[in-house]
Amino acid sequence: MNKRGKFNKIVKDIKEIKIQGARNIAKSALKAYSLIPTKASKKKLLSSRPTEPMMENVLDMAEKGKPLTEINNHFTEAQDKINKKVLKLIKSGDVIFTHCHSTNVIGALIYAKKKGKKFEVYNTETRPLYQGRKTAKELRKAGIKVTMFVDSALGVALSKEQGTKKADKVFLGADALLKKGIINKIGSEVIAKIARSEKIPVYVIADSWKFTKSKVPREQRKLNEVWAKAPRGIKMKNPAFEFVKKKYVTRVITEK
Ligand code: RUB
Repeated sequence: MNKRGKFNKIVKDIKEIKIQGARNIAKSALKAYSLIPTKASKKKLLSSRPTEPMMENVLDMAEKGKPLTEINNHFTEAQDKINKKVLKLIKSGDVIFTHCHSTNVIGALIYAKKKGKKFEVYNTETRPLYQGRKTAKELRKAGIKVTMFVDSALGVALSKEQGTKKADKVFLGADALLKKGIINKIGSEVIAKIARSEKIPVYVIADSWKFTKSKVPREQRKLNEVWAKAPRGIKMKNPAFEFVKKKYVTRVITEK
């Protein structure tokens, strides 16, 4: 495949969520940009997922001439620092609730498991694209006990209901870190609100390169992800992300 073909394939995979999550998107966008480093390709990449400031930050750095290896090394170095901080947070016997699929969260959980921490994870399947299944598979593969809930059962997972243990902590990833809060997968705000009413701390685990001062558009995705071949006349909405106000977040854990 030539450079253009490779570039288009990355854009397509980002659009179709075959490549998903802020960090994976940023890394792949960087790879695509390095194949065709033009303003037009930057624009095309940015429009592939509108709610991704980390991709924008990374492409800005590349455009200004920061070496690719330096940018790529950052991702690993930041994760290592985050892992060490998260390790201190996890107590023996904890039930940790997470949502969607975040490499920053999963990386920290797998590190904690390797360091001998005993905990289990509750996660949501994350309709309509089921990124939660990916999370459950990766955690299971790492030997972590994981229980997946349908999204609408998140109230059960966060409280002592119907035979479940109450979650002790919520770990959310982030697509954007803002002054007044964070943006993450749709459902994150309701999770944070229930956690607050149940007095469960909410930790946002995210690389600081997700921070932006710019206004971040909220991505609306195709309706056929929700209901393919839906009968005519039914109005649907498929918002992909939502804003979680700072007051619902106990702490944002970055590498800094
Ligand atoms: C993924 C999602 C993740 C953040 C953080 O949404 O909301 O929590 O992107 O991910 P989508 P990471 O599947 O729609 O991209 O920690 O991997 O950067």
